[in-house]
Amino acid sequence: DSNPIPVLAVARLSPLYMSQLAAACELHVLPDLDAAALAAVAPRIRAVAASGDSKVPASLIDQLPALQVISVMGVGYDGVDVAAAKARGVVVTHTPDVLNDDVADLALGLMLSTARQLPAADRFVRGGQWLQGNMPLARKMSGARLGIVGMGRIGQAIAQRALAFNMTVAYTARSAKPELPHRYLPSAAALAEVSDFLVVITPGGAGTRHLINAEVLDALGRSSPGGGILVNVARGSVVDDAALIDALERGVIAGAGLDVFEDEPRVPERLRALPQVVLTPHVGSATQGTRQAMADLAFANLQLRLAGQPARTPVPECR
Ligand code: 8YV
Repeated sequence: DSNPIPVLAVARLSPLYMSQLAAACELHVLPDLDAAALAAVAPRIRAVAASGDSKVPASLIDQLPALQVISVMGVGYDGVDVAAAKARGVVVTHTPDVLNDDVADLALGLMLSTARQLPAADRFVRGGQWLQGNMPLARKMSGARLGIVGMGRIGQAIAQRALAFNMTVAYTARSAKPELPHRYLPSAAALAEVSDFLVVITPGGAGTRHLINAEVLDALGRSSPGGGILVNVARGSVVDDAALIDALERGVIAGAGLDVFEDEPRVPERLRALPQVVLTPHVGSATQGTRQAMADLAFANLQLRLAGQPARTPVPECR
């Protein structure tokens, strides 16, 4: 059969992924389709392409009777209704591991940027304030206590880097990992209490929604004089943004480095107004080589499944 396979991209995805899909498949892009156009093509769609932050709800899966695979370009897939897909025999795939280094690098970058106030220092020089005197003193990162919320592959890559800064590493996760040399704490609050830096790198979704709440932020505030620093490179949903803004405005914690937000790309004005906060636009995996590797893996997963072969990296629930 030489007819290209109909594929639905649920958003305007990375061009690195879209270009491969467009070359090999009959590519339909959901935001370009009205209801009638979607209804016309839906019965033939055999694959859905998505990104880590896409929504693929049961209501969409139900409209696609010939669907075989949902291939996410991203490690996170909290926007996909995996149970609905599984119930239909649809395999969900994602792109783990190829982005571990980049996300861990960004986590360390946000820790340093927040502790040493690098964006503020840059503004200080550009704005000519140096001529009037020196900046307020910053916080030391080397030797400090790091708490990691979620000790999967990326969490472990962050821990490895932190050891080079002579940091002590502790973590919380659903269960202790006895093979790791780091101290396990049973809750985010217990971990925050003993952390100068609390880094969030747990999957998103209902199970972790607002895991970092006022109680955890209060504990982080008690951890060190002036409070600890929060870094989030996971999902915006894991942190209660209202509680975070409150903790920052009241000086409960010292600062935050944030790559993800509850309602991104909308970032609350009150958060953007705070000088002790460093903000990046969800760029944890956004380097050229890594995004290419993610696109290649997502495309390979989609093609393998459509060819009747096992996908390379199905999500754990579909293994
Ligand atoms: C991007 C991500 O959102 O991998 C993830 O889970 O959050 C990201 O890398 C996106 O999926 C890139 O296409």
